Amino acid sequence: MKKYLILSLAFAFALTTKAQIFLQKTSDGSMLWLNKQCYNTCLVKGMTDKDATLSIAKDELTKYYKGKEVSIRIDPLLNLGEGYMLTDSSIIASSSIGILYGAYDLLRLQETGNLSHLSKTEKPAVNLRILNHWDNLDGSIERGYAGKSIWKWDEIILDKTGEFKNISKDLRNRLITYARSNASIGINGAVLNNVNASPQMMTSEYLHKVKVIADIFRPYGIRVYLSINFASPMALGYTKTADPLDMKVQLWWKKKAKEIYASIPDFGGFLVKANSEGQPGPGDYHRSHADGANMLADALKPFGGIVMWRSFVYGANHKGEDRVKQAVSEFKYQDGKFRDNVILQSKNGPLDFQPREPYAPIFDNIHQTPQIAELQITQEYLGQSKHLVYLAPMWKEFFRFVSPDKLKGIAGVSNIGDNANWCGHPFSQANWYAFGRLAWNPSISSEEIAHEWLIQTYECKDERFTKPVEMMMLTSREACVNYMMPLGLHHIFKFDHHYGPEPDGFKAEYPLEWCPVYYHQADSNGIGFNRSSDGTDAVGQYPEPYRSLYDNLATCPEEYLLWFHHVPWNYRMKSGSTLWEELCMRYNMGVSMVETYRDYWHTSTKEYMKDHITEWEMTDSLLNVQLASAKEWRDVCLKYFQTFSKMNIDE
Ligand code: GCW
Repeated sequence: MKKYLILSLAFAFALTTKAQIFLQKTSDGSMLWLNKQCYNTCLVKGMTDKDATLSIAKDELTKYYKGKEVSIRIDPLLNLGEGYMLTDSSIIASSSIGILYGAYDLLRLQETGNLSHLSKTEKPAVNLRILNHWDNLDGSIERGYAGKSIWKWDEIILDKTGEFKNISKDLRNRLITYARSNASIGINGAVLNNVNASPQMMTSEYLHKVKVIADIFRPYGIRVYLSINFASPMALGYTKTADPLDMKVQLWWKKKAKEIYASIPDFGGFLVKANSEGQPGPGDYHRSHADGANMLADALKPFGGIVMWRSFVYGANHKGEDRVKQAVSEFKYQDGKFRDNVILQSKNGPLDFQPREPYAPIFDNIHQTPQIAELQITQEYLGQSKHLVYLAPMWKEFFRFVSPDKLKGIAGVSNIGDNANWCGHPFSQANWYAFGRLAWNPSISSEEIAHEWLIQTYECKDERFTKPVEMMMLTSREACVNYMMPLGLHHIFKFDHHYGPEPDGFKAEYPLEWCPVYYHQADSNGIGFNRSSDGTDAVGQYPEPYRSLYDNLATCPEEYLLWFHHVPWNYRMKSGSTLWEELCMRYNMGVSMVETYRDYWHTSTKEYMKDHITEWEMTDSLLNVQLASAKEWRDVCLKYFQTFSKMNIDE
């Protein structure tokens, strides 16, 4: 009896340890690209002081670097800023954050097998590399598809006097993982709340909680910024107006800035959406954007803070004008009127984060005000967290037109939520990763980034897995353009949620600029928005050679054709097909690309993802969803456009 007992105990023990090992190995995606084997063998030399950032660097190297020894040296005279010099056994930097970035780079190179003959110097392309969270204080996220906000404001407890008392362990750990992941790819700032901002964000209660987050982020080189509601002092009951030229309003913001910096000395500054989509702004008092931005800039200036003022403004002063022209119309004549700590933040395209847009000409029209490019990581218009769409090629396309040298910063609207795997779709993590890598160095190729991410995330270097999956990632954005909006079509999404197709979308109660029919302009003659010089002349906002290139139907790149021109259905495309045939071909191609991804994933990848089965299964089932959506896009759009073209739909 005793023998059986011992045997069964041993068996049970074996089972549980096996199960434990299995549990440890089975990833739910929560470790992102930081799945690393722990070695604990590396000796880190040259640590002189008790700097929190250096301690993190030391810890990362000690645990995860396979090399025997790494020496660290800080030399401020090298003027490397946040950059570093790296070999396989040394990191030299001008600052402790440079050392930490160097440490993460070393580990990345180790994981991707690129350590031999290592000797390089790295410096970030732009100083501001910031995630913009569109998180609301109630925990919801505007355009968030991966759960609720990760800022659990209720889990940061203050005492009666407003001082910090406690933060849940879970929250602290998650915030550390967030900061660590960002630092590992060079992101150095986070705007915590939605640009459609609640005035409550400026209350002392929330600011105390923000301080707790800022303290956790600081050693990882992440500065905290906040979006502000322009009417905050009035909405909170302190002033009767929010007029930026009113003394009491100015004073309120000055005091607020002082209060913020007293507890967060490295606070980054404010992000502002003003007089846009119903948000309050200086225009409510017949003041200019410059008046509004400068008032805030003056309040932040003594403490080194900046104002990131968004140019995403339409339907106000230039109502009725082609929406894609309005930002330039509004801001061109205010250029030169902003304080030197104001930065204009503009989306990559002139409309609104479409799967493909020509670059926003505001980047060429503003010369005296520094600019930030705003990219969207969350896939509002690209299948949200249901479609596998790798965004690096889209952002690289933008950098072909807008050189990072012209920019002060790059911002990315975050796709992060409290889902276990952070981003919803397992492959959406790659977009967070790619954003950071490109903000650091926009010249890294999409291929390289996909490769790095894949190897680190799924811990598999076998080319039979990596090559085809990378190919899937690299072609996925073009597939999405094809099944949603080929040839320059844009904004034909379903109202409000922006997921599926609604080419016949029109609502009399909505502004015309929200209605799909306004954007495709399909009629019996053809389809597309005439923005050429005999149309709305949006082409006129581009410098040469683009102005003439886009203006002329014969030279306009076909990927922008229907963005700039209204084109007859039987127009001959470069392929020799008519426009209608080409449209059918593109929609079909988009669908068959997704079909190929789905089939390949299902039949040929599982064996390489044994330790990531949850992520494999999720991707497998989401590819079916994506395929169904792609078919829906094709069928709905082609059937609707056929009512105008009266031509046969080619299979
Ligand atoms: O794309 C639109 C989104 C809004 C968003 C707005 C903006 C935060 O549909 O949800 O609001 O852009 O960028 O301000």
